Amino acid sequence: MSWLHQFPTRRNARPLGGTVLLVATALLATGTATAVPAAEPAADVRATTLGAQAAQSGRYFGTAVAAGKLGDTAYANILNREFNMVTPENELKWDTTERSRGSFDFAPADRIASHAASHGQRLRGHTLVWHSQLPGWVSSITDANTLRSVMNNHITTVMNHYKGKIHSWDVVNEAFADGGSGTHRASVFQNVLGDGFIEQAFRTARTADPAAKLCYNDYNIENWSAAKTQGVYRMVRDFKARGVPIDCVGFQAHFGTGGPPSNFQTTLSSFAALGVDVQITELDIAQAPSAAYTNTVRACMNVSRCTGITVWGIRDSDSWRSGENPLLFDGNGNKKAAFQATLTALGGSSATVAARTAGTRSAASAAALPGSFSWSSSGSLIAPKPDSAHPGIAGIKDPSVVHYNGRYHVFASTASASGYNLVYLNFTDWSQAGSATHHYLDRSAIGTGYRAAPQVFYYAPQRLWYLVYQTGNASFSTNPDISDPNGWSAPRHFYSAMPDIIRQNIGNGYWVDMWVICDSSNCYLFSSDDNGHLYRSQTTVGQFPGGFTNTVIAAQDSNRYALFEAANVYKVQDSNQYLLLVEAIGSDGKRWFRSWTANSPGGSWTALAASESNPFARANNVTFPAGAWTRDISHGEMIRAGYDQTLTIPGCRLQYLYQGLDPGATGDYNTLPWRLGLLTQTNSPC
Ligand code: G2I
Repeated sequence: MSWLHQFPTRRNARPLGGTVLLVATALLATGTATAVPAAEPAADVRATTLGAQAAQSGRYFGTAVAAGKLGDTAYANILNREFNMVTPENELKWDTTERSRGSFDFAPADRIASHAASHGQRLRGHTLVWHSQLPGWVSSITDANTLRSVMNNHITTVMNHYKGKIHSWDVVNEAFADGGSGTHRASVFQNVLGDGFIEQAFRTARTADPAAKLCYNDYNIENWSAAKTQGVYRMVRDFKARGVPIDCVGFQAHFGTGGPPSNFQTTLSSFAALGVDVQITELDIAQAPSAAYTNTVRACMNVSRCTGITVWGIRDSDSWRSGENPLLFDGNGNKKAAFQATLTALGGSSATVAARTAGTRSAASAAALPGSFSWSSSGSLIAPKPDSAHPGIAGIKDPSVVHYNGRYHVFASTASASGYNLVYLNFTDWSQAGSATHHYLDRSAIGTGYRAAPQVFYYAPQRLWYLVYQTGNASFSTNPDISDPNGWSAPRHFYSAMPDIIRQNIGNGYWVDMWVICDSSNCYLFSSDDNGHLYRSQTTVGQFPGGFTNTVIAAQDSNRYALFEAANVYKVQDSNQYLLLVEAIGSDGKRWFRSWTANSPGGSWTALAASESNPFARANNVTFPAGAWTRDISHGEMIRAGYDQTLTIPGCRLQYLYQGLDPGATGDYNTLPWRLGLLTQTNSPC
């Protein structure tokens, strides 16, 4: 955010085109500071829900969902609270989606898809080609050309309907035989089309939706020594060798009381080594012994390409094996012992956590960001809520957001003619954002006066939430409980005074928009000067929040409007990529974002999407299905994959909470009616 400067008009906004000089300045000596590894940060982060805990290691935790149960409040409450991935249990099977030839019914699965979308849950598609739950008209086909065209049409039509909405598809389910043969089972597909039907299905699926992950899914393939496991392994190895498109293998994991075979982790890592992701897709365990759940979850946690776990139902009473009580919640929706065991196991071993924090996780599977972006924007979601003690609030600005314990926690600046302060709200999903209570933080020890442009994160080594903001200096408060608006400490400063290098370069600008990100060894503090400079200071994870003494220019531009303010730096999940966003003022006087990448927060930045014609986010790459309520895409924050100091964002389906403005609004900069809206990426490659 900018402080008290004039909003540039068409007349004084200069077009971009100045020379951009991105400086990879060698850091000044770190003195005696020895790099202190993060004290097993993720191990310290204990979320209370399965999805939030899994997200800490970049994984998802999902469940099978029955459309008919969404109206059951107890069921829906657990679903919304605990899970961030959803598999329709039966609604995407052939006997529902194409009961008679060429007549498709997506209504039941659409109900699940829309529930998932409105609760920030992703979807697994189960399943396109399976010998079971197959309508009679398909199983009675005897002509190969007919069956091939029926199968291809089914895959294409169903995938087209869900294009962009499904994270991974079980393209083929349970095609291998039980027992010792290691070959395909008999089915209409196998019998009429021969061995090649699986390859055919995957090729058709890739063409239908190139962005979806394509999985082979099966049961009894968890034991590495089993002939069935080896048969599937040979198929995947052959597909990878011949370039047949396959991205993942699903292990259903329907276990007896003993849980997984002792070599399950070997199975997962052996498949992963072929270059596919692996997932546990239908987990349930007879009588749900805690140890059996722990062993299953640990096997996944110990394999970096094991990207998520789905349990096959919510309560025991929802299970296809309800007589065996195999799930994590009892029939009354109470958490069972296995729930706690699962939650604990999702915290990961310290070895896993350390490897992840060091950024070594599965770099080979890195989903690098694309070089151009397109977005769809919500309408205005959050508007100011003046109250009697805060009557003149005109704008809500500069949002910072984390998703933690099943809720979005949003911090923002409030702007009025009398200046800036901070506000906090939380809600479970975006449809609730507008009705959430606004808690004014001037009531906490943060106090009244100039406080603006907050950034929130959990500093795992200290088990404390930090709120970083500007006060004329770079300031912060801490709080053990993010949801307690009164829990914030009084402001403290990161610097004793404005660093010399900033004083020498700031000109007529303002020192704004402080931003902290840490890797496993160091923390970096970025700030802007509204004068074409992005600054960076560094300290060690052990010294944080102290030790930010060595400040350098991280990036600069001779056109101050091209590198203006609101810088964000993030770690891209599952990659070694860091993303830098900086807000610019365009040739049309409107705000927009440019982007760069680097392999370290302290590294040198390479342009990604950084021009007005190829912006990161600008009115020209955003659609507004609910109406073009703003032409400014201004100061905001990405929806992160986690909530700790590593500021990790997903590599896919990015979302950005931003401030926008009625294009017709006029008046003093501090009284403009800024509102918050949400961008969702529409060109995600994965
Ligand atoms: O069988 C367990 C799972 C094995 N792997 C593939 C999964 O797709 C499969 O799921 C189960 C569902 O959990 C059951 O809910 O698949 C069964 C069918 O093979 C599903 O059962 C069916 C019943 O057979 C139908 O009679 C019933 O109408 O569920 C339907 C909806 O309740």
